[in-house]
Amino acid sequence: SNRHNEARGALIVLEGLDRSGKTSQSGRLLSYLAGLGYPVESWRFPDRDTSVGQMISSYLSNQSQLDDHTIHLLFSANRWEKRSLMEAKLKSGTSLIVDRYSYSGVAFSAAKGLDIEWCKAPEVGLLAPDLVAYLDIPPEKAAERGGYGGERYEQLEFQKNVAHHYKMLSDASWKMIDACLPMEDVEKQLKEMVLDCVTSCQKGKSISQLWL
Ligand code: NYM
Repeated sequence: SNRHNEARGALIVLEGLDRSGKTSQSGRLLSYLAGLGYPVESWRFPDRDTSVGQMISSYLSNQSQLDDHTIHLLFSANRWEKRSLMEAKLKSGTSLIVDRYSYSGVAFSAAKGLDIEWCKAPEVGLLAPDLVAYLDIPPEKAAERGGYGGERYEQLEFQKNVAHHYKMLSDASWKMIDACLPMEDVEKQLKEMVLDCVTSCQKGKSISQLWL
């Protein structure tokens, strides 16, 4: 068979609090998979390059004010506007390493007091990740890491609330990684999970949708 030509890419999502190390690890995973010869791209949400993304960016930097529901739907719209490209990439065999996804969307908005089911609703029908790796760090430890950048949400009390909502969203399929370990140890664990995931997607695991 020509299974190899039909092999799809894997949708790999990294989640965690601000300053948990997601962005550094995405870069390392990108080089790792690319080095092994796999077609791979690194994505992130919010994608600040689109016009919706620019509205989000201006909100996060406190240059604009938006109602909590409104910004929630913009974050979701920012994922929807990338959905067809995401599907095309995966079907053509490119794996995607995505720094934040729908779980950030729900955890951050629910931490403000929005109803969790209301928060999940606009995510229904987006592509489901093949792997969710959660970089687990106590909020206090994350806050100590060179301080926050000063964007909205980057405050200890709020991050504690976000952590609580991430825990409520997580299920047995999530891979929890102790993000307090040295970067190299976190990297080693991630590489192993990611390679497993890419291999099982190549073998024909089908693409599913959020939210069960
Ligand atoms: N964030 C991110 C949300 O509130 N909802 C979402 O759907 C997403 C994807 O935006 N503090 C928040 C989490 C972060 C902030 O993310 C910007 P980053 O990874 O710092 O660019």
